[in-house]
Amino acid sequence: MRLSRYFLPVLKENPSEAQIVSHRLMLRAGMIKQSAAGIYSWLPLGFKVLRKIETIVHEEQQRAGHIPMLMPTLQSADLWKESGRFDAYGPEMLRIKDRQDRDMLYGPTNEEMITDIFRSHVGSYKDLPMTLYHIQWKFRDEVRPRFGVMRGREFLMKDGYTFDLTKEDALHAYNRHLVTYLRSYERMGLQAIPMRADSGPIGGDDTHEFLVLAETGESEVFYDSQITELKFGDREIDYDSVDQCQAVMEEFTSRYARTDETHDAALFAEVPAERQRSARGIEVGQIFYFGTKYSEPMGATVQGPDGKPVPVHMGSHGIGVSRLLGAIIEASHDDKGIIWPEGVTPFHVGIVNLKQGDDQADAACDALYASLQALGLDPLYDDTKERAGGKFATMDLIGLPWRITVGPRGLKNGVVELTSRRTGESEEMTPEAAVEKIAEIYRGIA
Ligand code: P5A
Repeated sequence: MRLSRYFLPVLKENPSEAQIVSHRLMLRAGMIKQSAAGIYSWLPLGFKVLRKIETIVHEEQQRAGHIPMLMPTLQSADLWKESGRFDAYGPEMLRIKDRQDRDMLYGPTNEEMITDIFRSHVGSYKDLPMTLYHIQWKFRDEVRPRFGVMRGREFLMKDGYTFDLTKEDALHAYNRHLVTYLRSYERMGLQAIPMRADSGPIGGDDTHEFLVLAETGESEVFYDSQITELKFGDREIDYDSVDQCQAVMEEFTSRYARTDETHDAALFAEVPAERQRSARGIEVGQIFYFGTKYSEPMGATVQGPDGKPVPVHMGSHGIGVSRLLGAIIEASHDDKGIIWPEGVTPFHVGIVNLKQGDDQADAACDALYASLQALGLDPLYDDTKERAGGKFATMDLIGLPWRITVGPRGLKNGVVELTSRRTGESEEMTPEAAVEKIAEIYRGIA
């Protein structure tokens, strides 16, 4: 993309309404625009990152054999009356009447709708296990929407629903989701720690939240510092293997890590004092096993091996897709702006032309741009007439992890400059070497 043809409305000043750094930087970098409290338009740069995060989530879900689909945002209240949650959910649910005076709602989650789909089409235990998921907008009329996309009213969630014959099978599905989540967050450059949590309006006793440690997080958390040393990495895993998924689950949840709702001071005191930590965290996902809470009242049964109908054991598993943008920025920025991890960056590399209009500099930039694109990479070329300082400030603000700077002086010696946004270190090299280095960095990521 050439910057002169893009829509990147960056702000020079700090917007006064933003209280935390991710909100401020997303507004300043022209990623989002508020349309009403807790409701945002995704401007092109923000939309690009949102799509990247969605893609990672899709890939990791499908790697584990989970099946993508799409349910609507608007739901009929009838199903929620069957489960008993229409009254129980409270004022967070946005209730709407249609012209026939029927009760509708903007879905805050989809347990009822998926249970209805399941009961309409699945009748035998032989069709299990099954995991269906979608990535869809949700609405929760939060009392205090704030911090930009971190606590929105309209937000994008990946929600997956598991159907199993027995509790044991359902717990395997739970563990399998834990593995997919660990992989997904790591690909986004994040460390998200599974912590024992409270299940709230979704229900059930088994639940873990995934928390990214950050001072601006809304949850208070307590943990054994050893847990921050764990990494999933690129290990191979067989998602159908109960033992392998169980082993990962145990590895990542056996140390003390809890949110304040489930914090147990006596248990925490057993952690060696030098490893006890209390901090704040951003909840970027949550997994639940709730058994037959929905299948029983809604009659979602399958014929078991003995021919008798049994209600299915269910779980639901959520990732805060839009919230993740805020979480990533909270975890990765400096005083100049965002620093995108390579896995989610909106563009792979920025090209800064120090002397737009200079034949040699323009030609070198065009050539770089073309060769990066030919390798399947996505560069952002600042081909505007802005002065160098302004170009650098914009690149630093929008946080592309790599920048190639091209100017007449370097070109005289046949070199351009490659700069890392994270370390600030620059290296001179030929344009060809710069292209090769960028290609190498993104091999296996892009
Ligand atoms: C699990 C999937 C559920 O709703 N039902 C379907 C279950 N879980 S949850 O924990 O309530 O939400 C899942 C994730 O969504 C994100 N999230 C939000 N993101 C932005 N703004 C909000 N107001 C908001 N509320 C929830 C969180 O990341 C949460 O973990």
